[in-house]
Amino acid sequence: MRQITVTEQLLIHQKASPMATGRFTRLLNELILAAKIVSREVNKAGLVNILGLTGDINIQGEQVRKLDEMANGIIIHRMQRAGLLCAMASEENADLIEIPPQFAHGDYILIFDPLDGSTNIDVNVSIGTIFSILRRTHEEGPVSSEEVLQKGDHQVAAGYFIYGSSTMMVYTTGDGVHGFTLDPSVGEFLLSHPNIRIPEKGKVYSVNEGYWNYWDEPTKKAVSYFKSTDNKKRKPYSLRYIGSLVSDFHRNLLSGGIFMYPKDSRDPKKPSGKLRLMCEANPLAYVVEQAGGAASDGEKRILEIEPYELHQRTPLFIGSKEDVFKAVSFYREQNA
Ligand code: AHM
Ligand code: MG
Repeated sequence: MRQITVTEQLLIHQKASPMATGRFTRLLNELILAAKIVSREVNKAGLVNILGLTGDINIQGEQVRKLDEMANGIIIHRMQRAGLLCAMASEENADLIEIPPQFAHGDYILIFDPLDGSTNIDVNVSIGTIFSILRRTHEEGPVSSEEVLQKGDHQVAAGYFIYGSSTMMVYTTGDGVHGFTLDPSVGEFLLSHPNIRIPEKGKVYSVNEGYWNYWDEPTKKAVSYFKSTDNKKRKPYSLRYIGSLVSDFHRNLLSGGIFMYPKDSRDPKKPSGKLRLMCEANPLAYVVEQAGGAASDGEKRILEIEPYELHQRTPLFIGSKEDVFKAVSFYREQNA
């Protein structure tokens, strides 16, 4: 059977929308090209000298890996020239990334994590690029941070590329979730997972249980619930934790389950956990909701959180609806 390419699918959607100008399709196509280049670099990582650390510390206080820096550079270089963006924000850059005046400007804002799960790079575990696309709220002038700090509910598109045993792109524009697999022989993403639906309830929980002693009571109760057997009427969930958000999320999206990165008391400077709202939680929350799942910070929908700063962190409970609601119920109980 002939499979359609991601570009063909984008064009079908564009034609179905009479107001479409083609700019959004071009934007995603540019991003896809950037991701193909990142994928190529990731694939040859063991062969050339791009593993290891650069010696720098990023805005998150984390050591920068060479491949992180390379992926960030590739995406910024291509997307600055696309003529479709008015600004970008990356997990690796402290401030908004402006579009230099010599390049054309557009209405869209791209927020991204260039290489999520980068601590796994050196040991050949799947990693990914996460993206979120917003439309600016003012018509012209320099982009203000207020224009970038929009709730996740305002995303125009979101998704991720996963560099695994094969490279995949999974995205939504608010019309379901579609997965494409890169066919390296032709260099095209082909539709392999149309209209992905996450099971209502899964059999897997994913969390870094090594932090147990730093958790609050609701988190301990939630994790204990997923491990418990309920007098043998209910089987315990299996624990699967890769430590690479895109990979853990992708597995649960296809097979069901819950991923949790709760707040913990390890570092008083990071009271809300490790994951970032704008470039990690929001895009994955949009994808999971479009696939029939749920995402919460323990109290409210991720997509309803009002951001107050670009690099703000949030607890994250994301995956199959029943499992996320179950985890959140322990926080509700405490706050009742
Ligand atoms: P990164 O974006 O710097 O790679 O950090 C985020 C990653 C996620 O991919 C993953 O879920 C998490 O960090 C793992 O953290 P931990 O090692 O604390 O479990
Ligand atoms: Mg990340």
